[in-house]
Amino acid sequence: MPNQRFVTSNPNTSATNVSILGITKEDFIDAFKWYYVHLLGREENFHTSPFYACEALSMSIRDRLMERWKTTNKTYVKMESRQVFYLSMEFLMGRTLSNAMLNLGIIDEATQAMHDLGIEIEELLDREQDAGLGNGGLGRLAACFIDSCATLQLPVTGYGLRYEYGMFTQVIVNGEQVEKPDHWLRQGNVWEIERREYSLRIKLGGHTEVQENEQGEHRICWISTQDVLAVPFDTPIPGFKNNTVNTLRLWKAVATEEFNLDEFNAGDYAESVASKVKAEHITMVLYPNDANENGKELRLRQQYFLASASLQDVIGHWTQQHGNEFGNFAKKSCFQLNDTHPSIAIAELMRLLMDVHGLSWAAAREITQETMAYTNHTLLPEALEKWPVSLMQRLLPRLMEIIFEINACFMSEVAARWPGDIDRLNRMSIIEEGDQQQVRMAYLAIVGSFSVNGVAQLHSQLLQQGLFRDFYELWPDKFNNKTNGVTSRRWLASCNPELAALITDTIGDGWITNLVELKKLELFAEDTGFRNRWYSIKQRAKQRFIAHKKQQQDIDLNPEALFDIQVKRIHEYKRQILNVLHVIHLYDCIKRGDTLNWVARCVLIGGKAAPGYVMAKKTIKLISNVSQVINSDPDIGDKLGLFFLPDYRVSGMEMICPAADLSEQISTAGKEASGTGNMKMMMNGAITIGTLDGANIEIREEVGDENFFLFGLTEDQIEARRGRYDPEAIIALDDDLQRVMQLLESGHFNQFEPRIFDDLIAAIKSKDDPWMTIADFRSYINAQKRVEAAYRDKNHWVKMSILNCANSGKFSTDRTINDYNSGIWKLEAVPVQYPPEIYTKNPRPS
Ligand code: B0W
Repeated sequence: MPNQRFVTSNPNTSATNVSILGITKEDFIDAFKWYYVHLLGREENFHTSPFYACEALSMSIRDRLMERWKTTNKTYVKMESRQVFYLSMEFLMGRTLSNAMLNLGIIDEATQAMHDLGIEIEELLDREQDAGLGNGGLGRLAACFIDSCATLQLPVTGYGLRYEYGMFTQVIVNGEQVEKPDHWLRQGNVWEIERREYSLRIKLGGHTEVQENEQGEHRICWISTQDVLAVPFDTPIPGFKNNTVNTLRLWKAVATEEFNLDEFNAGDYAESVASKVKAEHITMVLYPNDANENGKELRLRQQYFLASASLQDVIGHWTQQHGNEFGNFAKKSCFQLNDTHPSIAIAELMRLLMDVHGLSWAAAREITQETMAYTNHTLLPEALEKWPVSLMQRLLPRLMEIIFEINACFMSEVAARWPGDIDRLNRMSIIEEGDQQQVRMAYLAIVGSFSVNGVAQLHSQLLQQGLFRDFYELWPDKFNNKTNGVTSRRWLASCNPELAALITDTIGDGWITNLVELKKLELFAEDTGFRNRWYSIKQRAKQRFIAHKKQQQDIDLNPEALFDIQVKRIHEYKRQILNVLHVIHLYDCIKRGDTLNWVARCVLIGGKAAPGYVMAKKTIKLISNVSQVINSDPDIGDKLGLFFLPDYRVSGMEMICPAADLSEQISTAGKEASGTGNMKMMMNGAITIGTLDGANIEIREEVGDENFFLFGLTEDQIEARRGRYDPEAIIALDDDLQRVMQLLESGHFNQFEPRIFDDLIAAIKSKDDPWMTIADFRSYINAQKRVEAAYRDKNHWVKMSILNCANSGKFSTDRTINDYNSGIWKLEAVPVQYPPEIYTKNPRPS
């Protein structure tokens, strides 16, 4: 049955199977029926409504988390554990149900229970909406991190925003991206629990005043503000087969009562409703910009809303236990800032400690400095956040005062270290001078934190030598690297259960929590029987993907073809265009009859473009047009296919990565901070074709040069070329490239849409092309030829595939989180104990 993803014990057995948590199939049947019939109020014909069946199954599973969740919280409080708070504007969680089943160790029981009720669990799992509360890598990293923290039993809470609308749904109309709103909460979300009782008040606007209290002390007050309520919604984050259930707390903006009443009483009803809408706008929509221009006021409101709510929450818990005594606060708390997006937290923590809790500037500064840690995710200048001082003064007047003060202290430190170096003062100032003064958020984050890290070796090195060089000279010890990872639970165990079962049969299941154990697979890379099983599993994954695409898009993919995958946000630096140039070259070869030893190839490209990013949207259009010409040409047949995969998202990747043969990681060297899709595909046995960029470098180090297709200029070479880069000269000397450009420029792919690709073509032909696509063309084509040679030798390819998986152990977020913990967080693992009866107790009334 090609569409069956889960491998379970025989579903027809009626024997009572007890999961490791002591839950039986019968327990599930009971629970499921109770929810379906009593709570959801449906008739007992379960298979007629997969949506409600999915709800009922989710509720039955959520039940099993509740006691563990509460006990985990109580344990942290009782043990007075040091805790980490991961502040992120994005948590790209994807689906929850199958991950929860995996981590609770109850896939078999739940699958069999559904089977007995006449339901295929696969069908239910496909009903679940993705929680698309993120753009791409940065948001998915946050989601992988919290999975690993729970598995490692670390007291880590994720804090983020509960966007009403997540990442837009992408539809393709006439080859172009059209964005549709993603109202993911429309049908409710069984995984979240609203905790209105913990709502907090967030200030915005107003002005500051010095006031004297009863003790005659002067305090700065931030008054006449327009407040908004932050209401928390909690999602349980279960560890893998342990008793830990951590929390992801997402804030929703709700208007305060007086927000409405003030204007209502003044007789302006319409205005009062308008203010309510404005307040609640804050968490309405996720900004869909991945590493793009930003600077919108609403975005700053969102950032401050997240920072203030989360800090007030943490401080509120603290004062409940310790009153106004903050002596140990820094010993017990650490905030990890996921990029600069939440970095206003630095000024906000100072404000809360001084203005609300009465600490001195020096005490507040010390606590802040000892608790804040900052992760940088990009070197691209357009993604580095700056906020106009005037905007901050209007929206966050007290925060702006504090930032000025932090900067004044910092500037005197720099002046003391480098007397008279005015240039350096200007370069390093948190406030950028110019037509309009701006706050450089990255500098605020560096100055305010005790740790600054990049996300892959090369990226961290480039931060130190380039972007943050002055700061590295001042505080070398602050800077460190934490190479990214992905969670092996979702990205291998759950998304590729057949491969996972083969691995477990071969080397045991220790790899699920200790991914370096995959290394043991190396011993089997030469074993013919093992290779054959590996190959069959990869083929079945391809078949499943093909069936899915047939159903979804009515396209036919060739299962014998090399599956060549590039899925990620569309961005010039990621160079999807280079991929297209290669496809056009292959097309040209076929048309010319140059097909000796041809390797059939199916190129799949997926990803969203930021709605305002013209070049990225044009790239999608180009892919669509080229795809149309190639796929409808009878000369091409099964030899080559190019397909754009619409609406790429987390659940999409869970389908694609088991089917991937070749993983395209072809960014301009020095531009992709890390990449994490590369890790997911490697883990599932795909081989990377890539530049020496981001985590590719470490992937290649792990798997060895012979199992990686390297091409392209290095970061040094790219930088050295700038100023003397001449793409036209390169084209003139390369016949293949000339033909490719000729096809493009002749309008072959846009016969009825004249000139639409002119700007794309001009960009890659420009001497100033920052991404130097043309410079890497020849070496990319040659690397692709090596790919074909390797793929022709099936046995050899399978071996490379096994070795890629076997050497992916480093790229587990368990390793990444252990690195964060030993280098930055310094948490102790906190095992959570339960009385055994809670394992089996049925939490529902019977
Ligand atoms: C994401 C969002 C925004 C925004 O909304 O303004 C700005 C920048 C980003 C972003 N995303 N910056 N870097 C990333 C990606 O982060 C992952 C995880 O570390 C890396 O693997 C990618 O290389 C990086 O591009």
